[in-house]
Amino acid sequence: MAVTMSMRKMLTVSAAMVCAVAVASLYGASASTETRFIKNTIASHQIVIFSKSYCPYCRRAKAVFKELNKVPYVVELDQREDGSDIQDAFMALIGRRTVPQVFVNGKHIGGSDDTIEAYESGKLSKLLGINEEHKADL
Ligand SMILES: N[C@@H](CCC(=O)N[C@@H](CS)C(=O)NCC(=O)O)C(=O)O
Repeated sequence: MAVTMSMRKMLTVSAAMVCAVAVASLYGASASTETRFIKNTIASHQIVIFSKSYCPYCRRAKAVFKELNKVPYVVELDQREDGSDIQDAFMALIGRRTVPQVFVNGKHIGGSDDTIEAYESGKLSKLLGINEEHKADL
């Protein structure tokens, strides 16, 4: 069967499409499911705490937002099967796998100590648009 000009064109276009898909899967879709979960969660909520339900440092971070009358979106990693994988994704993203990890307006605040510091310095209130009058000892 003779290969016509239009068949040759079709083959070229198909080959180009296969290459494009291969390149996209190598680069565009390279983020892990856990990384995408972290990014989507942070983008969908004003305040996010990646926490463990029994962790005293997490309790301290939660107390900061209670003091500010704000309700954070909390992901309890010890209550999820993919909790450890999410911690690994944090290691790749921010170089830490400890909890809590706190995010406000998509910005990484840090762990418990960082969150307390941001509260005490007024940085947290500023980020949340709160006019604070007093600060509790946490
Ligand atoms: N200095 C850190 C301490 C955080 C920390 O040590 N968290 C413990 C849990 S209470 C942790 O992540 N341990 C390792 C793990 O649970 O995988 C902070 O202020 O956030």
